[in-house]
Amino acid sequence: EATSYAFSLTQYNRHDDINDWLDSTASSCGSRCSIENIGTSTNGRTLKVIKIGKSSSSNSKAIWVDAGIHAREWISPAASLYLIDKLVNSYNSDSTVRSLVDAFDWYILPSSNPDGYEYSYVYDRLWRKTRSRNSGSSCFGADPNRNWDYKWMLTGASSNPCSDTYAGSIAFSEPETTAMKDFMLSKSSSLNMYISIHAYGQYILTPWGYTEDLPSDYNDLEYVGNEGAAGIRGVNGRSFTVGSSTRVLYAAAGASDDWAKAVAGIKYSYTLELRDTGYWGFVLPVSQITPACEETYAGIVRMAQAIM
Ligand code: ING
Ligand code: ZN
Repeated sequence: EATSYAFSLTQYNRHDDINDWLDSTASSCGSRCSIENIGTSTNGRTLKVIKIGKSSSSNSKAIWVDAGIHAREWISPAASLYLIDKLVNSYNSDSTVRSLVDAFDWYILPSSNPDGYEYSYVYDRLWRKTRSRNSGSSCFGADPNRNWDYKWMLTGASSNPCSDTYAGSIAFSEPETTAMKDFMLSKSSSLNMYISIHAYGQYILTPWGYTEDLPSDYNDLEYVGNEGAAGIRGVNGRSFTVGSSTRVLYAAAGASDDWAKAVAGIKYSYTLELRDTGYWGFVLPVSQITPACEETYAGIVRMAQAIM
Protein backbone atom coordinates (compact mmCIF):
# COMPACT_ATOMS: atom_id res chain seq x y z
CA GLU A 1 0.00 0.00 0.00
CA ALA A 2 1.32 3.41 -0.93
CA THR A 3 1.17 6.05 1.77
CA SER A 4 0.23 9.70 1.52
CA TYR A 5 3.46 11.10 2.97
CA ALA A 6 5.19 10.21 -0.29
CA PHE A 7 3.01 12.67 -2.16
CA SER A 8 4.42 15.84 -3.68
CA LEU A 9 3.15 18.21 -6.36
CA THR A 10 6.71 18.45 -7.69
CA GLN A 11 7.10 14.71 -8.29
CA TYR A 12 5.38 11.99 -10.29
CA ASN A 13 3.12 10.31 -7.75
CA ARG A 14 1.82 6.76 -7.47
CA HIS A 15 -1.90 6.16 -8.05
CA ASP A 16 -2.67 5.27 -4.42
CA ASP A 17 -0.86 8.37 -3.19
CA ILE A 18 -2.86 10.50 -5.63
CA ASN A 19 -6.13 9.06 -4.32
CA ASP A 20 -5.10 9.52 -0.68
CA TRP A 21 -4.15 13.13 -1.44
CA LEU A 22 -7.52 13.71 -3.15
CA ASP A 23 -9.31 12.50 -0.03
CA SER A 24 -7.29 14.65 2.33
CA THR A 25 -7.50 17.68 0.03
CA ALA A 26 -11.28 17.35 -0.20
CA SER A 27 -11.69 17.00 3.54
CA SER A 28 -9.58 20.13 4.12
CA CYS A 29 -11.75 22.27 1.84
CA GLY A 30 -15.08 21.74 3.52
CA SER A 31 -18.33 22.34 1.67
CA ARG A 32 -16.60 23.51 -1.53
CA CYS A 33 -15.29 20.00 -2.25
CA SER A 34 -16.56 16.47 -2.43
CA ILE A 35 -15.25 13.14 -3.67
CA GLU A 36 -17.09 10.69 -5.84
CA ASN A 37 -15.76 7.24 -6.63
CA ILE A 38 -17.08 6.83 -10.15
CA GLY A 39 -15.90 3.29 -10.83
CA THR A 40 -13.20 0.68 -10.62
CA SER A 41 -10.44 -0.27 -13.04
CA THR A 42 -9.95 -3.78 -14.39
CA ASN A 43 -7.49 -4.53 -11.59
CA GLY A 44 -9.62 -3.04 -8.84
CA ARG A 45 -8.28 0.49 -8.49
CA THR A 46 -10.68 3.31 -7.63
CA LEU A 47 -11.45 6.09 -10.10
CA LYS A 48 -11.81 9.15 -7.91
CA VAL A 49 -13.34 12.44 -9.04
CA ILE A 50 -12.98 15.57 -6.94
CA LYS A 51 -15.75 18.13 -7.31
CA ILE A 52 -14.80 21.71 -6.51
CA GLY A 53 -17.50 24.39 -6.51
CA LYS A 54 -18.81 27.23 -4.44
CA SER A 55 -20.92 25.01 -2.21
CA SER A 56 -22.07 21.45 -1.84
CA SER A 57 -25.09 22.32 -3.97
CA SER A 58 -24.81 22.26 -7.74
CA ASN A 59 -23.68 25.12 -9.92
CA SER A 60 -25.47 25.51 -13.22
CA LYS A 61 -22.22 25.51 -15.21
CA ALA A 62 -19.55 22.85 -14.94
CA ILE A 63 -16.17 21.86 -16.35
CA TRP A 64 -14.84 18.31 -16.57
CA VAL A 65 -11.08 17.64 -16.61
CA ASP A 66 -9.59 14.17 -16.96
CA ALA A 67 -5.93 13.21 -16.88
CA GLY A 68 -3.93 10.06 -17.27
CA ILE A 69 -6.06 8.42 -19.95
CA HIS A 70 -2.75 7.24 -21.39
CA ALA A 71 -0.45 5.52 -18.93
CA ARG A 72 2.93 6.88 -20.00
CA GLU A 73 1.89 10.54 -20.16
CA TRP A 74 2.91 11.20 -16.55
CA ILE A 75 2.87 14.98 -16.79
CA SER A 76 -0.89 14.80 -17.33
CA PRO A 77 -1.95 13.60 -13.85
CA ALA A 78 0.66 15.95 -12.37
CA ALA A 79 -0.89 18.95 -14.16
CA SER A 80 -4.38 18.02 -12.96
CA LEU A 81 -3.17 17.83 -9.34
CA TYR A 82 -1.61 21.27 -9.62
CA LEU A 83 -4.93 22.60 -10.92
CA ILE A 84 -6.80 20.99 -8.02
CA ASP A 85 -4.32 22.41 -5.51
CA LYS A 86 -4.81 25.92 -6.90
CA LEU A 87 -8.61 25.73 -7.01
CA VAL A 88 -8.77 24.36 -3.47
CA ASN A 89 -5.99 26.16 -1.64
CA SER A 90 -5.93 29.59 -3.31
CA TYR A 91 -9.68 30.24 -3.05
CA ASN A 92 -9.30 32.77 -0.25
CA SER A 93 -6.13 34.47 -1.49
CA ASP A 94 -6.60 34.62 -5.27
CA SER A 95 -9.57 36.43 -6.84
CA THR A 96 -9.14 34.62 -10.16
CA VAL A 97 -9.46 31.26 -8.45
CA ARG A 98 -12.41 32.48 -6.41
CA SER A 99 -14.31 33.65 -9.48
CA LEU A 100 -13.68 30.36 -11.31
CA VAL A 101 -14.76 28.23 -8.36
CA ASP A 102 -17.82 30.41 -7.81
CA ALA A 103 -18.77 30.24 -11.49
CA PHE A 104 -18.24 26.53 -12.22
CA ASP A 105 -18.43 23.15 -10.65
CA TRP A 106 -15.11 21.52 -11.50
CA TYR A 107 -15.07 17.75 -11.85
CA ILE A 108 -11.49 16.52 -12.05
CA LEU A 109 -10.35 12.91 -12.51
CA PRO A 110 -6.53 12.87 -12.19
CA SER A 111 -5.95 9.14 -12.68
CA SER A 112 -8.19 7.84 -15.46
CA ASN A 113 -6.17 4.72 -16.30
CA PRO A 114 -4.65 3.64 -12.99
CA ASP A 115 -3.75 0.08 -14.02
CA GLY A 116 -1.82 1.35 -17.02
CA TYR A 117 -0.20 4.13 -15.00
CA GLU A 118 1.04 1.74 -12.33
CA TYR A 119 2.23 -0.70 -15.01
CA SER A 120 4.15 2.16 -16.60
CA TYR A 121 5.60 3.09 -13.21
CA VAL A 122 6.73 -0.41 -12.27
CA TYR A 123 7.35 -2.44 -15.46
CA ASP A 124 7.24 -0.58 -18.75
CA ARG A 125 7.68 3.20 -18.77
CA LEU A 126 6.20 3.55 -22.27
CA TRP A 127 3.00 1.58 -21.68
CA ARG A 128 -0.02 3.47 -23.12
CA LYS A 129 -3.16 1.34 -22.84
CA THR A 130 -5.31 -0.14 -20.09
CA ARG A 131 -4.43 -3.58 -18.64
CA SER A 132 -7.52 -5.64 -19.49
CA ARG A 133 -7.26 -9.16 -20.86
CA ASN A 134 -8.00 -9.74 -24.54
CA SER A 135 -9.60 -13.06 -25.37
CA GLY A 136 -7.63 -15.07 -27.89
CA SER A 137 -4.53 -12.89 -27.49
CA SER A 138 -1.61 -12.76 -25.11
CA CYS A 139 -1.47 -8.97 -25.47
CA PHE A 140 -3.07 -6.83 -22.79
CA GLY A 141 -5.11 -3.67 -22.84
CA ALA A 142 -7.08 -1.38 -25.11
CA ASP A 143 -6.44 2.23 -26.01
CA PRO A 144 -8.80 4.21 -23.78
CA ASN A 145 -8.69 7.05 -26.30
CA ARG A 146 -10.05 4.85 -29.12
CA ASN A 147 -12.70 3.13 -27.01
CA TRP A 148 -15.50 5.75 -26.94
CA ASP A 149 -18.75 5.09 -28.69
CA TYR A 150 -18.80 7.72 -31.39
CA LYS A 151 -17.64 6.74 -34.90
CA TRP A 152 -15.82 3.93 -33.10
CA MET A 153 -13.15 2.23 -35.28
CA LEU A 154 -13.86 4.49 -38.24
CA THR A 155 -10.26 5.67 -38.63
CA GLY A 156 -6.91 5.81 -36.83
CA ALA A 157 -7.63 2.84 -34.60
CA SER A 158 -6.62 -0.81 -34.69
CA SER A 159 -8.51 -4.08 -34.29
CA ASN A 160 -5.28 -5.85 -33.29
CA PRO A 161 -5.11 -6.38 -29.51
CA CYS A 162 -1.33 -6.07 -29.67
CA SER A 163 -1.49 -2.57 -31.17
CA ASP A 164 -1.04 0.54 -29.04
CA THR A 165 -4.18 1.95 -30.66
CA TYR A 166 -6.35 -1.16 -30.18
CA ALA A 167 -9.89 0.20 -29.91
CA GLY A 168 -11.17 -2.68 -27.75
CA SER A 169 -13.50 -5.56 -28.66
CA ILE A 170 -16.47 -3.17 -28.57
CA ALA A 171 -16.92 0.52 -27.72
CA PHE A 172 -16.74 1.03 -23.96
CA SER A 173 -15.25 -2.41 -23.45
CA GLU A 174 -13.08 -0.89 -20.70
CA PRO A 175 -14.45 -0.26 -17.19
CA GLU A 176 -12.46 2.99 -17.01
CA THR A 177 -14.05 4.62 -20.08
CA THR A 178 -17.45 3.24 -19.07
CA ALA A 179 -17.20 4.85 -15.64
CA MET A 180 -16.16 8.16 -17.16
CA LYS A 181 -18.98 8.29 -19.71
CA ASP A 182 -21.63 7.24 -17.19
CA PHE A 183 -20.54 10.01 -14.84
CA MET A 184 -20.32 12.59 -17.62
CA LEU A 185 -23.78 11.69 -18.90
CA SER A 186 -25.16 12.14 -15.39
CA LYS A 187 -23.76 15.70 -15.39
CA SER A 188 -24.07 16.49 -19.08
CA SER A 189 -26.82 19.10 -18.70
CA SER A 190 -24.44 21.31 -16.70
CA LEU A 191 -21.14 20.58 -18.47
CA ASN A 192 -19.95 23.44 -20.69
CA MET A 193 -16.37 22.34 -21.20
CA TYR A 194 -14.55 19.04 -21.50
CA ILE A 195 -10.76 18.97 -21.16
CA SER A 196 -8.73 15.79 -21.52
CA ILE A 197 -5.07 16.21 -20.62
CA HIS A 198 -2.51 14.24 -22.62
CA ALA A 199 1.12 14.59 -23.68
CA TYR A 200 3.09 15.39 -25.66
CA GLY A 201 3.38 17.80 -28.63
CA GLN A 202 2.10 21.17 -27.35
CA TYR A 203 -1.33 21.22 -28.93
CA ILE A 204 -4.79 22.38 -27.99
CA LEU A 205 -6.91 19.99 -30.03
CA THR A 206 -10.60 20.32 -30.85
CA PRO A 207 -12.97 17.82 -32.47
CA TRP A 208 -13.24 16.21 -34.82
CA GLY A 209 -10.77 13.38 -34.68
CA TYR A 210 -12.85 11.16 -36.94
CA THR A 211 -13.11 13.48 -39.96
CA GLU A 212 -11.39 16.38 -41.68
CA ASP A 213 -14.65 18.28 -41.42
CA LEU A 214 -14.87 20.88 -38.68
CA PRO A 215 -17.72 21.22 -36.17
CA SER A 216 -20.26 23.86 -37.22
CA ASP A 217 -19.30 25.97 -34.18
CA TYR A 218 -15.56 25.51 -34.75
CA ASN A 219 -14.92 29.27 -34.64
CA ASP A 220 -16.13 29.33 -31.03
CA LEU A 221 -13.89 26.41 -30.10
CA GLU A 222 -10.92 27.94 -31.87
CA TYR A 223 -11.41 31.26 -30.09
CA VAL A 224 -11.34 29.60 -26.66
CA GLY A 225 -8.43 27.40 -27.72
CA ASN A 226 -6.46 30.46 -28.80
CA GLU A 227 -7.16 32.06 -25.43
CA GLY A 228 -5.72 28.95 -23.79
CA ALA A 229 -2.64 29.05 -25.98
CA ALA A 230 -2.12 32.72 -25.13
CA GLY A 231 -2.39 31.92 -21.42
CA ILE A 232 0.18 29.15 -21.77
CA ARG A 233 2.56 31.29 -23.81
CA GLY A 234 2.44 34.01 -21.17
CA VAL A 235 4.04 31.79 -18.52
CA ASN A 236 7.18 30.34 -20.13
CA GLY A 237 6.88 31.41 -23.76
CA ARG A 238 5.91 27.97 -25.07
CA SER A 239 3.85 27.81 -28.27
CA PHE A 240 0.86 25.49 -28.44
CA THR A 241 -0.82 24.84 -31.79
CA VAL A 242 -4.62 25.14 -31.85
CA GLY A 243 -6.69 23.12 -34.31
CA SER A 244 -8.81 20.05 -34.89
CA SER A 245 -7.07 16.74 -34.15
CA THR A 246 -7.40 15.53 -37.71
CA ARG A 247 -6.09 18.73 -39.27
CA VAL A 248 -3.14 19.52 -37.01
CA LEU A 249 -2.13 16.06 -35.74
CA TYR A 250 -3.78 12.95 -37.17
CA ALA A 251 -7.18 11.33 -37.61
CA ALA A 252 -8.39 9.07 -34.82
CA ALA A 253 -11.94 7.97 -34.07
CA GLY A 254 -13.26 6.82 -30.70
CA ALA A 255 -11.44 9.55 -28.77
CA SER A 256 -13.02 11.04 -25.68
CA ASP A 257 -13.29 14.61 -26.97
CA ASP A 258 -15.34 13.63 -30.02
CA TRP A 259 -17.71 11.66 -27.76
CA ALA A 260 -17.96 14.53 -25.27
CA LYS A 261 -19.03 16.92 -27.99
CA ALA A 262 -21.19 14.68 -30.18
CA VAL A 263 -22.89 12.47 -27.58
CA ALA A 264 -22.69 14.29 -24.25
CA GLY A 265 -23.36 17.58 -26.03
CA ILE A 266 -20.52 19.49 -24.38
CA LYS A 267 -19.87 22.43 -26.67
CA TYR A 268 -16.29 23.24 -25.68
CA SER A 269 -14.42 19.94 -25.96
CA TYR A 270 -10.61 19.77 -25.98
CA THR A 271 -7.62 17.48 -25.80
CA LEU A 272 -4.54 19.24 -24.44
CA GLU A 273 -1.18 17.83 -25.45
CA LEU A 274 1.28 19.20 -22.91
CA ARG A 275 5.00 19.80 -23.36
CA ASP A 276 7.39 19.04 -24.85
CA THR A 277 7.68 18.79 -28.64
CA GLY A 278 9.65 15.54 -28.56
CA TYR A 279 13.06 16.08 -27.01
CA TRP A 280 12.05 14.20 -23.85
CA GLY A 281 8.62 13.18 -25.12
CA PHE A 282 6.73 11.05 -22.60
CA VAL A 283 9.72 10.92 -20.25
CA LEU A 284 9.56 14.55 -19.22
CA PRO A 285 12.12 15.20 -16.46
CA VAL A 286 10.99 15.93 -12.93
CA SER A 287 12.62 19.36 -13.23
CA GLN A 288 9.97 20.30 -15.82
CA ILE A 289 6.94 19.29 -13.76
CA THR A 290 6.45 22.67 -12.13
CA PRO A 291 6.87 24.84 -15.24
CA ALA A 292 4.64 22.48 -17.22
CA CYS A 293 1.97 22.58 -14.50
CA GLU A 294 2.14 26.37 -14.22
CA GLU A 295 1.66 26.94 -17.94
CA THR A 296 -1.12 24.33 -18.18
CA TYR A 297 -2.90 25.96 -15.27
CA ALA A 298 -2.69 29.38 -16.94
CA GLY A 299 -4.10 27.91 -20.15
CA ILE A 300 -7.06 26.24 -18.44
CA VAL A 301 -7.79 29.43 -16.47
CA ARG A 302 -7.94 31.45 -19.69
CA MET A 303 -10.17 28.87 -21.37
CA ALA A 304 -12.56 28.84 -18.41
CA GLN A 305 -12.62 32.65 -18.30
CA ALA A 306 -13.36 32.73 -22.01
CA ILE A 307 -16.54 30.66 -21.58
CA MET A 308 -17.66 32.49 -18.43
N1 ING B 1 -2.50 11.89 -28.57
C1 ING B 1 -3.91 11.74 -28.87
C2 ING B 1 -4.22 10.29 -29.15
O1 ING B 1 -5.12 9.76 -28.52
C3 ING B 1 -5.69 12.68 -30.35
C4 ING B 1 -4.25 12.62 -30.00
C5 ING B 1 -6.62 13.17 -29.46
C6 ING B 1 -6.13 12.27 -31.57
C7 ING B 1 -7.96 13.23 -29.79
C8 ING B 1 -7.45 12.33 -31.94
C9 ING B 1 -8.37 12.80 -31.04
O2 ING B 1 -3.57 9.66 -29.99
C10 ING B 1 -1.88 11.31 -27.51
N2 ING B 1 -0.61 11.68 -27.24
O3 ING B 1 -2.43 10.51 -26.83
ZN1 ZN C 1 -2.48 10.48 -24.81
